[in-house]
Amino acid sequence: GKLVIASHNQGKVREIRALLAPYGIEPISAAELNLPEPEETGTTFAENALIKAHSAAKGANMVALADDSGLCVTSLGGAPGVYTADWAEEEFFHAGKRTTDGSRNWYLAMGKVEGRLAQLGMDVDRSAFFTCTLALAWPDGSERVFEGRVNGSLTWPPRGDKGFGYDPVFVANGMDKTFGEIDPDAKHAISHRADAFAKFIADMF
Ligand code: ITT
Repeated sequence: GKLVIASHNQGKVREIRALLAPYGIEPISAAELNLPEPEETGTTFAENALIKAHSAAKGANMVALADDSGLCVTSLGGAPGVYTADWAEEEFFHAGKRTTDGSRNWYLAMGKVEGRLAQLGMDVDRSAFFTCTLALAWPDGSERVFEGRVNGSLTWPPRGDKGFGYDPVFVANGMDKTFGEIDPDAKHAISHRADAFAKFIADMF
């Protein structure tokens, strides 16, 4: 049957398509189906991934795959974590209240992380990890969850424009290039998303 990718993030959708291609799965995206974006009201990656997967499975009447992911910085107590996308939302003030227009500025978000690390001093622990939680949901309400992770550290200033999101400041352990400087295949060999996908594929096939 057909699979819908319950994501409106083009960078993610591109990576998920590449990770599914070897298995002959050609998914359709939630954006292509004009599915609404549900509000991510969960407090964990799994809760948010399941909200997105169930919403798309019901909306499309197809099996849906959602990805909730984020950057967790050790010295910031795991922040931005589930709020990784929120940290990139541009802030505006309207009638004295903070609002957001939903547009994202990754440079601003990476700078926010770096600014907080800088406040902690020169020799602050710069270790961080990316985490990816995949949720699969069926129109009948059944569900599965798979988690992946990649450990690394943060660098500044940002380098490379090959990935998306926080890739230009993340260097995986054992590498010297950022995720923004390496080709998609190199990222897929070690990424949090590929790790979660390996578990998903092992379970499904
Ligand atoms: P959907 O919910 O529509 O899938 P989103 O961008 O809102 O898209 P998340 O709520 O999961 O997705 O936010 C996760 C953020 O973490 C995402 O916007 C990226 O900035 C960042 N992120 C996740 N995976 C990443 C990766 O492989 N490289 C760089 N940044 C990543």
